[in-house]
Amino acid sequence: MTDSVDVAAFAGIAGSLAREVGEVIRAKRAVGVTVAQTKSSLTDVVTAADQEAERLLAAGLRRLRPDDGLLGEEGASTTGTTGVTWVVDPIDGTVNYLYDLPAYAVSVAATVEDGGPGTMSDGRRAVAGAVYVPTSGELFTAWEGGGAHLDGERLPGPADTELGRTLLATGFGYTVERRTEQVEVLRHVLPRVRDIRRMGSAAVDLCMLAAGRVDAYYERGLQPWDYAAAALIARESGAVVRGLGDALPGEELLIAGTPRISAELATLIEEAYRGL
Ligand code: LIP
Repeated sequence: MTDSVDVAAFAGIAGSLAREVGEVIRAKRAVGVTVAQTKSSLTDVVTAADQEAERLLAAGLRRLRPDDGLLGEEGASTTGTTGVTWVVDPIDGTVNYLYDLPAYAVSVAATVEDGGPGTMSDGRRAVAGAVYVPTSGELFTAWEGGGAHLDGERLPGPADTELGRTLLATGFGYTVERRTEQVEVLRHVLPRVRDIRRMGSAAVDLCMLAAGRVDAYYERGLQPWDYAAAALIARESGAVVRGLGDALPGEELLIAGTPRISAELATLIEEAYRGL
């Protein structure tokens, strides 16, 4: 599939749209943000800015790639005719955005469903993607085989440290049931690592991993728009992105890090789930 598409050009489209829309939401944040609705729980919020940002991303992709498909967190869903589907998260880290905390991002990925390397459990694999962090102005990009970049500079990927010195990013779901389970897993994992960081955006977490600012990441319950672009950025930086056992990474579990650390984390998390 990707032989017939220019993945570097796709990364350019993703990057320019992510930055353009990221600047719009940053300006909106400065004048105030309101909750428009809630989703899976009272704490799973959608702001008017999320909805506007997704409209802008959809309009930009219709203009630039009118025959591609589109899947967005806030409801955008169109079937294309090219085999390429753009998967977008207009604001990943919505609660941070609502509270005016810095870790939020616009995520844009071009994906295909050909079962190739990097396919996630939702059946898609990103061939190009971008994550823009408006509060830092950092634009993370990657395309298949092209490496991962931050503002054009190659990203180093995660350090290969031992588990006890691993700075581990993670996140938690929005429902009481999921959070109750996640705290039990964390109770098993936290004593075995350097420390954890809960930044509030999977896209930011995986880009921090690609930049070597955290050593590993895991989370359960992510949606394709949370990880589509950033999982590719992590992979292209040299990280392994995996699930538990032979499972594909995705909603069930996503683990990312060096080959050794991601394998040790998978063992630790499997132990934790067996003990639940
Ligand atoms: C967020 C994820 C984050 C997770 C949060 C939330 P949203 O996505 O990026 O990793 O821990 O609970 O799901 O809801 O801000 O798009």
